[in-house]
Amino acid sequence: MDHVYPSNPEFVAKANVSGMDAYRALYERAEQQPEEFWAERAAENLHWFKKWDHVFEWNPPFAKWFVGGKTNVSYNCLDRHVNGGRKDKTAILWEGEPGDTRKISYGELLRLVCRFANVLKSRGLKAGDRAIIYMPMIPELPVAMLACARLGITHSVVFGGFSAEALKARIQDLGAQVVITADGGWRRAKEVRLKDAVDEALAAGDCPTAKEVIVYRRTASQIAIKEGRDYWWHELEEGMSEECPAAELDAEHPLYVLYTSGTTGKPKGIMHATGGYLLQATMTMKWVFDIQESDMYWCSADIGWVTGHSYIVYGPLSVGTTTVMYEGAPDTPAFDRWWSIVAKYKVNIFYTSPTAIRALIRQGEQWPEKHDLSSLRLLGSVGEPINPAAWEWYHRVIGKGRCPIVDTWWQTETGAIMIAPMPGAVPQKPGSGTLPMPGVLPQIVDLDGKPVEDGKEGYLILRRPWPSMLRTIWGDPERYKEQYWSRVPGVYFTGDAARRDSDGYFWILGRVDDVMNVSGHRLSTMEVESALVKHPAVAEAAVVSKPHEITGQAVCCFVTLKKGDHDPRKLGVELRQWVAHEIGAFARPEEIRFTDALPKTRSGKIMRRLLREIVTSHTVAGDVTTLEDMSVVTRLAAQQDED
Ligand code: 7RM
Repeated sequence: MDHVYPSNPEFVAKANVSGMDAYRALYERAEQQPEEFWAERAAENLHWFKKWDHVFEWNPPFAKWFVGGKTNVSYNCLDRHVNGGRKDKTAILWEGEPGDTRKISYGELLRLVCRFANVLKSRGLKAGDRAIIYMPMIPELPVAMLACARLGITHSVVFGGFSAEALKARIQDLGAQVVITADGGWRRAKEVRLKDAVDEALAAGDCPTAKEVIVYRRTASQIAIKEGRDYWWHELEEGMSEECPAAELDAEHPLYVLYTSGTTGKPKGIMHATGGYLLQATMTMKWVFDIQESDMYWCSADIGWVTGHSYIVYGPLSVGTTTVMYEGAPDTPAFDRWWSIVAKYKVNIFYTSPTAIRALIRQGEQWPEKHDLSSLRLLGSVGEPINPAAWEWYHRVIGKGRCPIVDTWWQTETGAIMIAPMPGAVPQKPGSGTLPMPGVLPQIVDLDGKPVEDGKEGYLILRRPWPSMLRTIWGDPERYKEQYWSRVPGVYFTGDAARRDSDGYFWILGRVDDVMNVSGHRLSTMEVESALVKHPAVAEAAVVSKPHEITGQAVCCFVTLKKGDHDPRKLGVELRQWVAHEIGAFARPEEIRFTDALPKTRSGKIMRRLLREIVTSHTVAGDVTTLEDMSVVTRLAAQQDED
């Protein structure tokens, strides 16, 4: 029997959506009259310079929402609050890792954004141009995003943990005209030298479109400034006006591109449009996070991932809440850093990942117990399935048994939360995302698209387009069609396996493709393989994930070497470092295993399934008839037992 946790009655009484009937009414209306439903939400919850001509246009698989409508994300996140009585309300409450803090009101944030938008304008940038933003978790990161959004410059935020190589690939794919960065940021008391990575990415003229770099001074460390290419943010801002009108943009104007791992080595640029994206980010803040006027809201993600885009920046600012931002690591200076922030700012809503929860469980309950967590009223989880034991710890130790938990399933591609409990309405079961949001029609099917019975595992698909759906893959509409709309024709393929129980609750089981999930970060096996084979000693590489107690999955590599004298211990260390340098530290393999051959089919395909079995169960079962040389597998499995 699944354990069921109803939300506490006090929470339910005050919730934005109270009781199952209220949830059902919203869901059914959205299912039966989607255009009317979304039109009403758009009119009530967003500002439009001009209303749309029609709500929805569908040229499968290309969707448009609020066609003909004119709006602006930055206006919605700033001006309408400043004009509507929230001028002095805190928009961003920021804490740097070294302990410095900033409190920025909506009025101030609008001025900062306008001033920086004027800088971008003065550099000749305009609607339709692209900016790469590679910054630490400081307020200037949302400022840069909102300034781009104000002018219609499409931004792509690159997570500060990505390497120069990964950054370069993104600048090139996007054809960005400008790179906005900082000298560095603080993480675990060490400087992350962002500007050095930008220099490396732009060296050798590999990124011809990126003519300028704007550098914010955060760490004040020594960096190189290239004459005629690099400019200091604070110098460009001198004398700039604090007023800048928001451009009246098409609802379909590309707001941002965010790169995410797919099944090949090349990351996909997920493109989000303006109106539909903002609408669903806004509605889910109200439905899932139950945002109320006095809330102090904190999402601990990095803005470099989609969770930070939708639930640190755009969603929270659109609803006019106070969004807490923390620059650094949860264990710096000690394992209670997060709980000290919750207590200090009286955080009411806290949103984090299962990986983080598991890492904190390991450190013991003494850390949260040192702090007063009584301000918390709602907890959230995102990024991967949460194991029931971690859910229950989160509920008991952090939420003191009083706070509902919203386990939110969604993807970079979906733009906003798709499956999650509305906490005032839907009882929770640990490990289940529970029920879909209004307008979201999930189903569990087989590869022919036939629904499978409740309780049985299958592919999770979404039957109908939704406003915050990705519009395409940047520069590659064919790949968009092929990746999301072809596996099961006519419906959106999520790439996740799931089942539905007899209460209609969804249970996400994990990816069905070659995408790994390490600490909630998406990473493709091919990306790591491509990085490995770039190393001069490596002949071939096959990468699989294996279960990991803290990070969910860990990267495990099988490597064959070119002829020569190699010291496997030294080379193992070197290759792990190599991958971290090629992709980013989060991709550093847990394990490198050297082998004289990889298991392959007769047609030469590496059988990753076998490797997965070897790393998880030490033995090989199942069908091996297509294997070319069985002895390889026996040797690999034997090697494991020696370890
Ligand atoms: C928001 C985000 C997407 C993939 C997705 C799933 C997994 C995310 C949950 C989850 C189970 C959850 N975007 N995933 N949330 N699995 N329960 N609540 O993570 O593009 O980086 O990753 O993450 O496999 O397809 S993402």
